[in-house]
Amino acid sequence: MKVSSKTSNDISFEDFKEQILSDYKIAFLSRTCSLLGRKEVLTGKAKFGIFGDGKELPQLAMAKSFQNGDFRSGYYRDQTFMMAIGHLKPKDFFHGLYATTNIEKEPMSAGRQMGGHFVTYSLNEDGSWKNLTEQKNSSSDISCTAGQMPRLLGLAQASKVYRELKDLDSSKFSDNGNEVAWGTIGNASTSEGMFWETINAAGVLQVPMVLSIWDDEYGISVPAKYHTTKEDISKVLSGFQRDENNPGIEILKVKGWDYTALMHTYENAADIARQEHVPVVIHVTELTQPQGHSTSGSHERYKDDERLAWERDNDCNKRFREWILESGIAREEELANIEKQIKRTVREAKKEAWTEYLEEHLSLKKTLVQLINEAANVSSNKNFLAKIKNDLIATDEPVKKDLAVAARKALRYLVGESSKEREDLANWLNKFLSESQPKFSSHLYSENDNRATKIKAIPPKYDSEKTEKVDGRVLLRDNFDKLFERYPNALVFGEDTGAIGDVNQGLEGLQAKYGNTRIADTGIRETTIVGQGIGMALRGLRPIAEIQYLDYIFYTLATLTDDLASLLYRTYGKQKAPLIIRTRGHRLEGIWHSGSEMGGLIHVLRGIYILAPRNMTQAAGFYNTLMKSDEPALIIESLNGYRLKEDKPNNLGEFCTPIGVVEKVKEGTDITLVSYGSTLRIVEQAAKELLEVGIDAEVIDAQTLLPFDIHGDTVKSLQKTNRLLVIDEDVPGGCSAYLLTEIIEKQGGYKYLDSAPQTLTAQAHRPAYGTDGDYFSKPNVEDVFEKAYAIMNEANPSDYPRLR
Ligand SMILES: Cc1ncc(C[n+]2csc(CCOP(=O)(O)OP(=O)(O)O)c2C)c(N)n1
Ligand SMILES: [Mg+2]
Repeated sequence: MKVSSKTSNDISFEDFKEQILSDYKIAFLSRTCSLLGRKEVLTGKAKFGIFGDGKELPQLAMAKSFQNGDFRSGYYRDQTFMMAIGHLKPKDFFHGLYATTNIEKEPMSAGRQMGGHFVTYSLNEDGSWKNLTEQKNSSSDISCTAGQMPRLLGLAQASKVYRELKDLDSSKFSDNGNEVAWGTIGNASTSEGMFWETINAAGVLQVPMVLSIWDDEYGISVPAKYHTTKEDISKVLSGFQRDENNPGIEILKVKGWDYTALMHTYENAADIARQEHVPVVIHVTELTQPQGHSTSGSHERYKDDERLAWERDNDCNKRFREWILESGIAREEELANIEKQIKRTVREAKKEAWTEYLEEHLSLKKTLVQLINEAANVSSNKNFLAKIKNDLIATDEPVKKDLAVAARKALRYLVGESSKEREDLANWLNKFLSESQPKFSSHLYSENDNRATKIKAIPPKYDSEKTEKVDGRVLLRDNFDKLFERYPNALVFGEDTGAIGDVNQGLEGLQAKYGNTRIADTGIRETTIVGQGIGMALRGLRPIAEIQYLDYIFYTLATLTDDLASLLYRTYGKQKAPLIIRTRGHRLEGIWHSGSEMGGLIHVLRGIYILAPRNMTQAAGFYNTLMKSDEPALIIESLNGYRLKEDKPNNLGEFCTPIGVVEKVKEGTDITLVSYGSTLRIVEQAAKELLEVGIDAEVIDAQTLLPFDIHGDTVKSLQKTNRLLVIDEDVPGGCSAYLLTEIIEKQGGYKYLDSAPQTLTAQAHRPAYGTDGDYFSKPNVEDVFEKAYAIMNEANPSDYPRLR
């Protein structure tokens, strides 16, 4: 038997035995963690548990073939794998269960994710890349079933790109594209669209991925017959099987309790993927779920006695143990000793983790009890405060919330009293809250020097004698040309992006110049286009994923919000994916070509910058800025701007539109009009017409919706005009309401207003088609004019008499 690729055939029995027992120890360790983990939830120490029991053995096989530089993109069952590659210790496992907020103790997410969601660190403290080829890598898990699939495609594709682009400096990311991306997914999750889209795209792209399907025949309580045609995923996938004449996918099937077969299968799979860059699917059957799906509920409710008995008999750890004994690799006592030792280790780890989790809270509690006590002694509400104090003393295992509640309630009883003791308590609470909040809220965006909002503005420059006027799309194309020249790791891909250089020819001719790896066409599959981008960005490339029209971004919204937008936050800044999503929208006609749905996007995509440039100069400047930063962003180009003439800057590729900065495009004194994107042009026209009736509007381009106006410049305009109208083509209460909150509440704009702040938006329905459909669905020049005029009329009817 060949145990690992590094094992020679003439391995000594002792070495062989040591390897087997080392695997057995990990399998048993992992199982013991699962069993004790469940108890921690049942006794109330942890809130929820989802464990890897029943899936241990195939994960050991996967870990054996997993090499430095490889990446995993998996799901919550993979604790055994993480232990086998040395990235999860029992104590970490318990800290994960308790949601300890200290990243040193809970290395997977500092308590931000539930247990069973794993990660390895790709970044140094300053946000720069580690050398990923020197370590085993796991992209950060998300809870959404099959949500790991789109990213898996990109992780695998990165190897292909690195193998093809020989001139790239890939030293931190790849050794000639030899890395395999390893996916894992549950059998039931293969019902999801993301699974099928990824499988098809992997077959088309021929990327080195090995996808394991852990098949326990259930998805929580629902058996295979409701999930999978023919109840056999590899059978249904067989049409993807490669043959002599057609590239495709290699599909392997193996039983999850068969140690030797697993080792062979994984070695074989790794060779095929690594050397040939062919995707492989391993359907691992006959797995079990000894403790049921999670700590919520028990599987006795939905598995019959026969199934439960079968699961007991075919538990992979049990069969592994029997095989070890039957093959004479070890004796019963030897295994019993190992097991005893491991049980002790895990119990100790659990105890230590709990002590560590509590110690910070206990020490805070001690101080707080003392402060409340001292304040009570000098207060007229002594008895009420004593009760709070005593309740707190009685809380043996306090969490931060208990401390905050006690301190905040105590302060209410001290209101109006002036004592040093009250001040001390208030100061303690303020410090406690300000130190605690970042533990839960930091790292939504980069906290390092190259965060996008720190990239300095560089204005576009123009030839003084004769500035060339070009179509917007030409300006954009020539700017992309500069970017691809400057950044050899930049690549763009999407529907019609390659050969014709996008539907609006903003990339015209660039495939011929830079090759079809860097300027590439894809299938029509928005979710995996973004997945390609996330995966490649996680491996040091600078992808630009193109979504043809903004209205089709909803197909990939799940991947954007669940994976990309939460990445930095959920990893506590330990992984980054600086992906740019390029799309076009605004001011079009019809239900699916209007490109207006900004409110929806800004709400679910916190963690991604959302930029809505009004023209291609601004758009190009945003691309230039983003390439200098390392954060993800969505850029919505103005669809009706590609054929409009713009002055061509002479510093293409260099000028930078700042992120989080508004631009005043017209000075004025009477009213502030705030808008963005194509609607801004309409507002500019309306402002000209308003001037004809003596209303001098100031026009502000929001430009970047997330984040909006980080310097608070809009409020300065209100200080002058004392009136505000926000205009966009989103639904009422959409992005305009967000902008209003930012200006009125966050910037304190209400203090300067003499008229009610207002919004002018599209109608509440999706936009109708045609010129008239547009006119009657979205704000037009007349609407803007009349709304601004009405505000002036209300303020000063003698100068601005009623229009109609
Ligand atoms: C998109 C989404 N839908 C539903 C859920 C709730 N959910 C969590 S796990 C699960 C079952 C998954 O079963 P399977 O893929 O077979 O994996 P297993 O747990 O059996 O290993 C469900 C429905 C989820 N997390 N995400
Ligand atoms: Mg399952």
